[in-house]
Amino acid sequence: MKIFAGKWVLIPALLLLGGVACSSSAAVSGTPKSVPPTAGGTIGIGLNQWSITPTASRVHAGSVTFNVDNEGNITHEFVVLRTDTPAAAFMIGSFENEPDRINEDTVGTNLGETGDLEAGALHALTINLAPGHYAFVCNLSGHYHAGMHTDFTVL
Ligand SMILES: [Cu+2]
Repeated sequence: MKIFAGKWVLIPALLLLGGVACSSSAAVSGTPKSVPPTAGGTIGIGLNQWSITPTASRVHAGSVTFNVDNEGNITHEFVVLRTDTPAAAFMIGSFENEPDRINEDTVGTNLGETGDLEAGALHALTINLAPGHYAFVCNLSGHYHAGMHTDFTVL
C-alpha cells in the first residue's frame, strides 16, 4: 500500500515540473530577461546547432564568468566581442584563410573566447566587462552564418 500511495504523490510532482518548464520557456521568448542584482556574476551559455543561448541577456558591469556548455553534437566555440553592431549584422567573408566566417579583428574587439569545444564539453570563461553592447558568436566556418550569434548588454 505504501508503494501505491507513493506513485500518486509522484505523478502530481511530475506534472508540476512540466508546468514549470513550459512557463519558463514561454517567458524566455518574451520580455527581457532578469538582471542579476549585483555587479558581474555568472551566466550560463548553451551552444547548439545553430544557436547561442545565454541564461540572461543583460548583466551589470564587472567580472562575469560564462559557464559555456556545448550542448550540441559537433565542435563549437564561444567568442565575446565588444561592438556597437547588432550581432546578426556582421559581414561574412574569409577569416584566418577559412571561408564563411566573420572578421573578429574588424567587427569589434575580441575580449575572450573558449577556443574549440568538443560536443559535450564545459568551459568557464571569466572576463571583466565594461558597460556597452556585446555580441556572442561561434565563428567556426559556417556557424555564424547558420545562426550562432546573440546580442548581450552590460549595464
Ligand atoms: Cu558553432
